[in-house]
Amino acid sequence: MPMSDNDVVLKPKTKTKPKVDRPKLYKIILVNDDYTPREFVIMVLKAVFRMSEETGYRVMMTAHKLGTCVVMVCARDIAETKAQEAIDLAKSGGFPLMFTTEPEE
Ligand code: TYC
Repeated sequence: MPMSDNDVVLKPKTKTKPKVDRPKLYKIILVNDDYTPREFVIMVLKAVFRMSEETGYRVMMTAHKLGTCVVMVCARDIAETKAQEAIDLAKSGGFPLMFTTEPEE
């Protein structure tokens, strides 16, 4: 019997969609030190990362107590630019305040 229009032939799927892996996100990390005044750290967090006084205080205190605190997670170029901006602001204030960046897992 010839195949009628109603017979649907299912072919096995042979093509696989190429998975485009999205670029890694980077963490900007605030590092504690013994010399930078608390108020100055909060000022930098407000100026560079647009944090409120409240958030700035909490992030600063987290780094103060634990040693480090994640400030922001973003694309690599933004992370590096922001961290450098914050380090430069600290330098111009004469403080050793440090920010680092690292890729997320
Ligand atoms: N530890 C500093 C002090 O007691 C304050 C401080 C907090 C400095 C967080 C850096 O990332 C920092 N004056």
